[in-house]
Amino acid sequence: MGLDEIIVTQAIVDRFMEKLKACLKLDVAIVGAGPSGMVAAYYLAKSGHKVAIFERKLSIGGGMWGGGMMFNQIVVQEAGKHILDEFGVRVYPYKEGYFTADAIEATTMICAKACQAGVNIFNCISMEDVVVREGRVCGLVINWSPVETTGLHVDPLTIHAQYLIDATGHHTELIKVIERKADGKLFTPTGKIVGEKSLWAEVAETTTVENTKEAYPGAFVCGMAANACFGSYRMGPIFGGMLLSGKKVAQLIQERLKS
Ligand code: 48F
Repeated sequence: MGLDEIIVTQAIVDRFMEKLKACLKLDVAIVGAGPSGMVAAYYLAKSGHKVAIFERKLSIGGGMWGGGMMFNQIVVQEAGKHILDEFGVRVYPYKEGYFTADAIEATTMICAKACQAGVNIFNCISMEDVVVREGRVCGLVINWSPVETTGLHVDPLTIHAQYLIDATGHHTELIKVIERKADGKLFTPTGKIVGEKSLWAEVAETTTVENTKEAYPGAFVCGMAANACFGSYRMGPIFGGMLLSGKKVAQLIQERLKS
């Protein structure tokens, strides 16, 4: 069989457009393909919801690839281990209550299972704005990341979604845009982003799950963005809280979508 480069090009363009067009109206749009965003997406897709992740970088995985200081191993505590088990990630006991996993295996297995559960991942696409109607978010404004990084003057496109999730990590980028652009206050004690505190793994791991909630009508926070938004500590390279937070935000939104 001869190979026709035009068929290769047509196949890529057609299939990408099919995928994008199928995602113009979503149940849930997630910003950020780090561990919390991918876990959230997996559980939402598994329960039959239409979900897509928009990730600024070419690679998915956020801070999970690099383990701690590029030693590409992660630590997970007892409470989060069952989630790595569900994704088929091999987990090794270290000391009582502490487990390790290979950061590359954890990232790729979570991503693969999420894709197979029906999650649509759009990499190289950044969230640059939100759609707000009557005090509630109902969509994302997106653009190619190179447009953002090179400062090109190109108008973005729009995605509608019933719920948005900020899974952008330390920078809590989605909520920052909402804080700047939407009328009304965030559901934080100050009505604004409270901001991330210093590193305290024990407290941060608990609060990242507690702070996983709605931060503005229709917009939820998970992972490190939850602690940055509601004002708690960072935790460093321990990932149980990220996984549990992703699962929790999926459950909270599943409940809302049912009602
Ligand atoms: O930072 P990140 O991994 O978020 P997370 O799920 O996990 C945090 C941990 O990795 C680690 C930690 C340890 O426990 O504290 O930091 O909370 O992933 C966030 C992803 O969001 C993308 C970013 O490139 C990264 O992959 N992102 C950030 N802003 C945007 C974005 C944006 N405006 N549009 C699209 N993607």
